[in-house]
Amino acid sequence: KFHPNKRATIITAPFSGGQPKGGVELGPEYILKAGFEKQIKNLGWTTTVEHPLEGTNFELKKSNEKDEYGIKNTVIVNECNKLLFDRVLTNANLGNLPVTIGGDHSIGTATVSAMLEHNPDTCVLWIDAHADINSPKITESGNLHGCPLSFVMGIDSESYPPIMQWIPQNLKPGKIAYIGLRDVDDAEKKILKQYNIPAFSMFHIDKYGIGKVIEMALDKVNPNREYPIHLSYDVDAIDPSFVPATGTRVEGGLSMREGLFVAEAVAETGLLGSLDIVETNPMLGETDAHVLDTVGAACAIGRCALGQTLL
Ligand code: 4U7
Ligand code: MN
Ligand code: MN
Ligand code: MN
Repeated sequence: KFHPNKRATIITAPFSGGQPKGGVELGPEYILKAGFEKQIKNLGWTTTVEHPLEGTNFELKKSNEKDEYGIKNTVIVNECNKLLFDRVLTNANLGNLPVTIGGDHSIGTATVSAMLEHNPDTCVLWIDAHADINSPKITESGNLHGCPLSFVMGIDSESYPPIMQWIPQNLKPGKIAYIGLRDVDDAEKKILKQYNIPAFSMFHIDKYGIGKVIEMALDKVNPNREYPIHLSYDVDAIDPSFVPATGTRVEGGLSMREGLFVAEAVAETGLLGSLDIVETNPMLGETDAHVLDTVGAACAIGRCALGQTLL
């Protein structure tokens, strides 16, 4: 068990610069207003909330232009990641479980690299419809929420802007597995093959069932169930019928129960080291129910990962 003292730090990341749509920066506010901190306290955790992006004005600096590196909003994404890296690492070193609430998934660069800096044995489960492993060299959209994993793995590092040289390239290909994939770019598929990264798509979930898939994913990255797990949970992994208020919806996703089971199964291992819950965009619900469903799902993912369903 990695967190017997049950201290969690909720780190808000109200940031949207990794993708063009507005509203995802409101995710943390909605999730906290829904009572997330109290819900975690009710599970027996001592909680603190930190707002490391307070006082920044990243949202005002957003643009939709690609820079000379073929990516958008490089400066603010990078500055945001520096602030988050510091808070995630500091909290992990204090023995607190960092729960980072986004915001878009570009913040995964900070959370993953900070947790590997904290403990190089950390393995990553990336729960997502997307692979988020584009590099500046291969990204077509230029949106950095589609790139966080390339940066922490150092893929195509000759194509990175110099301001990103601080990022520790500390994630090894054998230390990450995906669950929920169903919209992977062709160039990303090549990378997954080339680096032999275990990727469990919706096909595998239908074929084997979600329980077996989690076991297979953990067998790849954590065969003896001894290393801490960083769970990076993009809510778009869950089917848009349950989680509609998110920026890049893809049909044919996880059922609500499959989605929560993933978090519960990680909780059951006792190995959760850190958690991201990202891509909740309250402005993209067509109805109030859409927003409530999505925010509710984000909270439920957090509760399940922190042990709600363990009896
Ligand atoms: B998310 C995409 F092209 N791959 O790079 C890209 F399909 O954090 C989508 O998983 C990225 O939501 C989605 O823009 C990023 C696209
Ligand atoms: Mn730790
Ligand atoms: Mn996604
Ligand atoms: Mn993602």
